[in-house]
Amino acid sequence: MRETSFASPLLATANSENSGAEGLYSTFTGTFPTLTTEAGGTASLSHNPSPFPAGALPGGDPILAAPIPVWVAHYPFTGNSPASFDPDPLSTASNLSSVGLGPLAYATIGVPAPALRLSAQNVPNSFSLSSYLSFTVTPNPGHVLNLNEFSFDIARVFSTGVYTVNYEVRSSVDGFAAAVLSGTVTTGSGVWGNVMTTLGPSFMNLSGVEFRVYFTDSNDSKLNSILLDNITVVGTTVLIPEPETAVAAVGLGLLGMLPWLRKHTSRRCNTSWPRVPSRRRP
Ligand SMILES: [Ca+2]
Repeated sequence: MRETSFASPLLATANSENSGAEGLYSTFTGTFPTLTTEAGGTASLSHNPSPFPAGALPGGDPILAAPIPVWVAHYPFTGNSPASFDPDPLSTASNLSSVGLGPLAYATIGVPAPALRLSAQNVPNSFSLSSYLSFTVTPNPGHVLNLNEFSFDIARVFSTGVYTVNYEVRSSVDGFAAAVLSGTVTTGSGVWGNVMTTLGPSFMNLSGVEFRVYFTDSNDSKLNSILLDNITVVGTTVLIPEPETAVAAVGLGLLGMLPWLRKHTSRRCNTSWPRVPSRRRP
């Protein structure tokens, strides 16, 4: 049994018994983002004896597939909790925390209830770099984050007069310098709106990220507050490509490597692979 590990989640391992027949390698379809090499520089490549499309392999082998974006951070405040309820096992999102916005409190309405509640008393009336909600997302060792979207639901609650609410999202990608998402809440009291932005190329290949959501409002009335729900980051957590295989992939193109692999795997890996005795002519 030979095993090949691909350093990308685009392709999980596919194993089968080696027959020693070079022709089997030509049955691969699809692309191989990276390929591990054994000590001494000999490349190994396992195979499935039948061509496989991008879909489920017989026998439940992992498959070629594009990584599907998931919630890598998701704060629905279920049970009045500041924890992330995300499904990504390859990264960890911290609890949401308040810096300069008073203790976290919760409202009995939401999308669905409950929601996070920030009292107007604790929200600054002009922009302050020291008043924000914060959370981090950290990939597991050997992984990086590729982030696609940031979104949340927001409402303002006010009883009298004018209550203006502004929000602004920044990240550690640029040292919290620029807003990736900002706006003013225009919905009526207690009416929810959803805001979302796509995250650009600077949010690819991250070893970790912190998001901060800043708020300003127009007064400090006890009757006014900002409500937040379902703060969510969508992305994928993927393996870091190994340097030598990344170089090989860039330099040669992996499909272009297949003839080389056929040649070298058959000649150089036969110390551990069962060799088929050559037939002797009578
Ligand atoms: Ca205020």
